[in-house]
Amino acid sequence: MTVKIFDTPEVQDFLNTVAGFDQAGGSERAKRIVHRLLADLYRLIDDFDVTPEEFWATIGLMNELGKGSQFGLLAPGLGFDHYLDMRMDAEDEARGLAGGTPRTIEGPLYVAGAPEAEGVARMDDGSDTDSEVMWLTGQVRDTDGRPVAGARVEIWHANAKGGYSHFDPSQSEYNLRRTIITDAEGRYRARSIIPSGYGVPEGSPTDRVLKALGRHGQRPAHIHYFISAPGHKHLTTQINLAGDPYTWDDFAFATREELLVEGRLIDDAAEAEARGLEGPFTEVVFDIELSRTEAPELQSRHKRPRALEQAAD
Ligand code: MBD
Ligand code: FE
Repeated sequence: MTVKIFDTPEVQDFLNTVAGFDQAGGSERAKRIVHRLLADLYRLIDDFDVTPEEFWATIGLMNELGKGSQFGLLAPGLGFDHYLDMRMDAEDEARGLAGGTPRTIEGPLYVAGAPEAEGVARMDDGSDTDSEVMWLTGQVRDTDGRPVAGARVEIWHANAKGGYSHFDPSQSEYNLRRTIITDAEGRYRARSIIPSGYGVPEGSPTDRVLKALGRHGQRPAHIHYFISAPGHKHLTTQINLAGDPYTWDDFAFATREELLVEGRLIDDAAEAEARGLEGPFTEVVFDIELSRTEAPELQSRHKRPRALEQAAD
């Protein structure tokens, strides 16, 4: 039976009470946001005639998501991370801070505290002898084309099975995670291995939500970056290795045309030797342009829960 009660005075008064409108304490912003959120959900329950079974199944699913720390994984799948990017892009546009390499989402798999190196680093621990060697390099410049020396380039990516160290206990600590400080010419160089795409774990609560929408949980092969330097806007971004079947079908909606990079297979002994490598390798070049800003709050990454990062308030 379909009943409609949302617009009755009893329900509206009840919502005001639930949101704490008649209480002196608490936060005005929290009250207004919770009131709006609950009103939208109460109305949804009325409009879709949500049954108690459906409601409690959803509560169970949310408990599962929380137990597995999966809200940070479901969020990009539901487009929230990309939506926040779209809003920050629009804010930059409005402030006259647009330009430079575009941002894209951070994702939930960053780990703070990776080893730091000057100019060049090896990112892989050498244990994966089956994967392709990657030489990842580029120059950090400002939007006028001037090299940025001493920039912090933080890089993290998956292994050839799509797993990230720390979250994948089979990998060594900080495998495929490094911070590289650019040299006098603004350049960074890294030896690593070509990553594979990522897939949401089969049967996980996030996977169940995606399946209910008829969607998959695959991401194309990608490499994450944080880039920062004094006087420049902090940049959170990723590159995608071109040619991946999921390039334009990313469950996390992070692909951007400007961030697609074509790897170049180099099978030349002299080229390998010049980079301290032994055999054929794939060179991936990603130059980064940072916008200038004197605003300190724009020069560092925004706060969010991150693995091994102190929640410093
Ligand atoms: C990833 O590697 C990732 O980058 C995102 C956004 C979500 C899940 C896994
Ligand atoms: Fe990722």
